[in-house]
Amino acid sequence: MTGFTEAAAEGGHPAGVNLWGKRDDMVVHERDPFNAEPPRTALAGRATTPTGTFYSRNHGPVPDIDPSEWRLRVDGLVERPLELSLEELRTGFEEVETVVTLQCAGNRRAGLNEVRDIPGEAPWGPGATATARFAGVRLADVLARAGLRPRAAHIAFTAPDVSRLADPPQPYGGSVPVGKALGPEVLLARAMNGAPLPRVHGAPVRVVVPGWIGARSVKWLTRVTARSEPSENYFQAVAYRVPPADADPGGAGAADGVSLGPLAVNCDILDPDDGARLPAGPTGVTGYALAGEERTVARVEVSPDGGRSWVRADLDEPAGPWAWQHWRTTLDLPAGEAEVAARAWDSAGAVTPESPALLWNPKGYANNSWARVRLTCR
Ligand SMILES: Nc1nc2c(c(=O)[nH]1)N[C@H]1C(S)=C(S)[C@@H](COP(=O)(O)O)O[C@H]1N2
Ligand SMILES: [Mo]
Repeated sequence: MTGFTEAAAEGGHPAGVNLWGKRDDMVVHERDPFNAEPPRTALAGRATTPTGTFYSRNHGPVPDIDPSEWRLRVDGLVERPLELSLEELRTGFEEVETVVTLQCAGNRRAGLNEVRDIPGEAPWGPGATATARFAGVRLADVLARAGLRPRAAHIAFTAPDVSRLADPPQPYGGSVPVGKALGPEVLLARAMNGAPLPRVHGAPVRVVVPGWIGARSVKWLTRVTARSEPSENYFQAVAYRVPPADADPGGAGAADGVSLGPLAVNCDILDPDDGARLPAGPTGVTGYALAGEERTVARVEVSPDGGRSWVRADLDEPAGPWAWQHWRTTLDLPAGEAEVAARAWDSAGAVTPESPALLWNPKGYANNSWARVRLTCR
């Protein structure tokens, strides 16, 4: 059994695949920095995602922070700069819990890669999104203690993980406008699914910005700064922007393109898997839809024939206002090749677009085109 761990001997999986406490069938895009997503069907039908199944997106090495040494600095345009220990954060503010779906702006990039190559970015499939119960304190309460000055318009977050992907290499950071930062849903989270945050998810404290791209939910948070302008961090000012389709991704500079913030309505098929072979006849199809920001999912439709005809899916109740909604329907699939598609509308009347070609951008962000899986039925 050389080369196999004991767990691997039981589960039949090679040693070392079980990274950061994740299930051993994760699709690992990169080990260092660690970037991995679960298989599509692992997300199906569960209101919340077990932590071992939750995707992880990192731009640098995973910090190892001693919780007793950790301090949160709150500074910038505030009346009273703060320095809080973990204990002060825990005992000094009301404890809240929210079920939140995080979604990476690069989720479903693989669908954009089919349109045109996107060099230098991981080809995330459907799994760079997941839902967990996060617990901690409201960012708004901490900002109230510090007292925002009138000119404070953006709240910036800083972490210690230095990314060599940034130009120049720098610690990870980002910001949200003060209006979002003061929303009661925005957390400084210490726990995920009832346990202290695991290291890979930002221990001891991370930001959770529900309804916004995952990039703003800064992990290993050490500093919160009130500013008059957005963060100048690379991951706010240069990356996580949608440049025009003809822009050179390497040459794109700060302020080129649209800064990503609130998520657009998205929807995916979670079961059956793309490429599945199954018996012809009535087939259950399930997936999720997520509206983003203050919107809700209004309707999901599923097509058995690549978008020629559609049926309306049944929507589950969400686990909370910031969580995805699972949907389900039964399609009668004939023998042969079938392409099942899904699309969703949100409460603002926006609908997921048919074509990924329209959405293609040099960094491959924000693919919310119709979900499609190809099946073989017999
Ligand atoms: N400090 C820090 N925070 C970070 C990142 C990072 O690389 N460093 N990645 C961001 C991105 S792009 C996403 S999608 C989420 C992923 O969170 P997760 O790894 O807990 O799933 O964390 C965000 N916060
Ligand atoms: Mo992300």
